[in-house]
Amino acid sequence: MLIKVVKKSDVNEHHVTDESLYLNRRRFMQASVSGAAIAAVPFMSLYPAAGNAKLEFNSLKKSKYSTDEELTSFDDITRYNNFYELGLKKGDPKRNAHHLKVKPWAVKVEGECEKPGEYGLEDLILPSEHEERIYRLRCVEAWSMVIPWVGVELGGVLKRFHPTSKAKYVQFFTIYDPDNLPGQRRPVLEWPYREGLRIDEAMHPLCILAVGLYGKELPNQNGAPLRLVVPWKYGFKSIKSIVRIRFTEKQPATSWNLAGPREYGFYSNVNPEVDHPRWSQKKERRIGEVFKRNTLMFNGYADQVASLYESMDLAKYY
Ligand SMILES: Nc1nc2c(c(=O)[nH]1)N[C@H]1C(S)=C(S)[C@@H](COP(=O)(O)O)O[C@H]1N2
Ligand SMILES: [Mo]
Repeated sequence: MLIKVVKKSDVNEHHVTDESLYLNRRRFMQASVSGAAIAAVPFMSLYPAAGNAKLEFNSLKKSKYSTDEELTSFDDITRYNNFYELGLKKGDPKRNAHHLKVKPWAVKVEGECEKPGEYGLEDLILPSEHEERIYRLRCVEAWSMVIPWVGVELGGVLKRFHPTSKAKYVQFFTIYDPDNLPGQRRPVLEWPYREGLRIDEAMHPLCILAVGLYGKELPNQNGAPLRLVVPWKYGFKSIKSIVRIRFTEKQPATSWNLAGPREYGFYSNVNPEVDHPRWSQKKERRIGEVFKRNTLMFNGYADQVASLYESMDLAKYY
C-alpha cells in the first residue's frame, strides 16, 4: 500500500489568525445561497473567541433519531475516553484535556467541491440547526455508551460546499499540534488522525457533527469543538477535533487502516458476525453495567443503514 507522506507544513492547520477567520467568514456569507439567513445569525454568537465561558444550549429539540435507552453518566462519558493525541490510557484524555486549544477554530474544506475555503466554526455549524441526538457509541474494544449529543446533520453542512460529481468520498483530519498534544510526539498512529466515509454514508441523516453533549459544549476530551458521530460504525470512525474536510474521488486513507489493515477496514460497520482478528465482536459491555449485552448489527441502526451496503460482502468490506 502506498502511503502518502504528509509534509509538516501541509498539516499545520491550527494557526489561524482572527483576521483570516473574519475574512473567510465574510467570503462564505457572500458565496452562500442562503446568505441572508446566515447573516442573521449574530456574529460570534456561539463560540466567543475570548474567555472560557462554557456554552449551554438552551431549548434543544430532541431528534426523532434518538434512542430512549438509559444514558451513560456524564462522568463516565467524560473520563473514559479514547483520544490518542491526549494519551493512550482511558483516563489520559481528561487529564490532558487542557493541552488542546480550541479557540479560535477553523476548518479547511478542500478537494472535489465548488466552495473550498477556510471556515470559522460558527459559520460551519449554524445554531439554528442544533438538536439533541441520543446515540449509542460502540468501541471496537467491546464497550459501549449512550450519549446525548448536541449536533447538526453532517450532510447539511457538506452540501453547503457543493461537492462535485467526482466527490465519491469525504475525508476528515484532526488537528495536528505536536507542540501541545503529547500523544502526537510519538508515532503511535499516522498523524494527524484521519478518517473517511463514502459520500452516501456521509450524507445519511444519522451522521452528525457534534458540538456538545449533555446540553453543554463538548469537553475537550470528547473531541471539542467539533467531532463526527457515525452511530452505526465502530467508535474510531467518529473522528475528534476536526480541522480539515476533503472531498475525494478515491477511497481515502484512514489512520487505523494504515496502522493495521487486517484489523481495521475502511467501512468498520459494527457487525457481530465479523470478528476482529484478535477477539470476538459479538458482545459488548455498556459502561456502568455489569453483564454483557449482545452487539446488534450496525449497532442497532440496521433499519436505517443496511440499504447502504445491500450488494456488498461485509466480511470482505469490514
Ligand atoms: N482524533 C481522534 N479521534 C478519535 C480517537 C482518537 O484517538 N483521536 N479515538 C476514536 C475512538 S477509538 C473512539 S471509541 C471514540 C471515543 O469517543 P469518546 O472518547 O468521546 O467516547 O473516538 C474516536 N475518535
Ligand atoms: Mo474505539
